Amino acid sequence: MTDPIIQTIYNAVLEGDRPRVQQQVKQAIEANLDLALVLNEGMIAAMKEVGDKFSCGEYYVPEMLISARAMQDGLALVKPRLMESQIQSAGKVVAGTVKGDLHDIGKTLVCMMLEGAGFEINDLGTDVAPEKFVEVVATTQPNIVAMSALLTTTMPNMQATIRALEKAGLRDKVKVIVGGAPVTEKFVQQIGADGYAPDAGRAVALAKSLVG
Ligand code: B1M
Repeated sequence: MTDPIIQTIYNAVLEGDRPRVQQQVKQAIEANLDLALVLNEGMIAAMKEVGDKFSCGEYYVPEMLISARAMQDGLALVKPRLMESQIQSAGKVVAGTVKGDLHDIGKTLVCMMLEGAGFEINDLGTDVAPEKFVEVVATTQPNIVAMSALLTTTMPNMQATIRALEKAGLRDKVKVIVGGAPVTEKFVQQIGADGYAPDAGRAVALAKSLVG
């Protein structure tokens, strides 16, 4: 049976109740609950239901936004706990949600987990144009470019970014990893990325394998 605190977090994210999310996440941390469960069964599962409710017309954009803000508050509280003390950098990552796409929760989670695993993160935020990725790769020389897309309509901008890196002569200097709900392994092969991960935990394993 799900822990009652996790169940309350789930309900609070679903209802977009920010104070309750904050209060319950603090309680979960104090009670030393498994943070992977808090994230997966509390927050991520609730966001999935928010999406399902949107699909069937029960929720509209404002409800999605309110739930997203509540989840972000919860993530901010969990973040310090996910950070391990790392002495040596595991590598540099430039991350962003691709052009036209404003979804940032999954990307933020991926960045948090990578940071916790010792990577230096340069998070460019959302709606990041291919030219912006190119500019930052040219000036900061990261090991990895990490792109997220949540919309089928913005997925092609991953390919546009890879092409822009090629055109700038930078493609062979970085590994490109991609993810987000609509992204598949097949798509990754089509666009010529170096790897795909279905969730934040596996994004860390992928990043480590590519720089190792
Ligand atoms: Co939007 N939205 N949304 N939305 N939204 C989805 C994605 C949707 C599936 C909902 C639905 O219809 N059921 C649908 C997309 C349909 C499609 O294209 N296939 C959709 C739509 C249609 C839209 C709008 C077009 C709605 C409209 O305006 N009519 C609009 C588009 C705006 C835009 O981007 N230009 C829109 C807007 C919004 C809000 C702004 C209201 C809000 C986002 C707020 C924010 O992010 N700050 C929002 C939300 C919250 C959602 C849902 C409900 C939740 C997304 C989320 O945060 N999930 C979403 C439904 C769903 O996903 N079921 C939906 C939690 C997060 C932890 O999961 O991001 O998948 P996720 O990340 C995962 C993995 O994918 C992976 O790791 C994470 C978990 O460990 N991952 C990576 C992600 N990036 C990775 C990168 C990697 C590796 C792994 O390597 C680099």
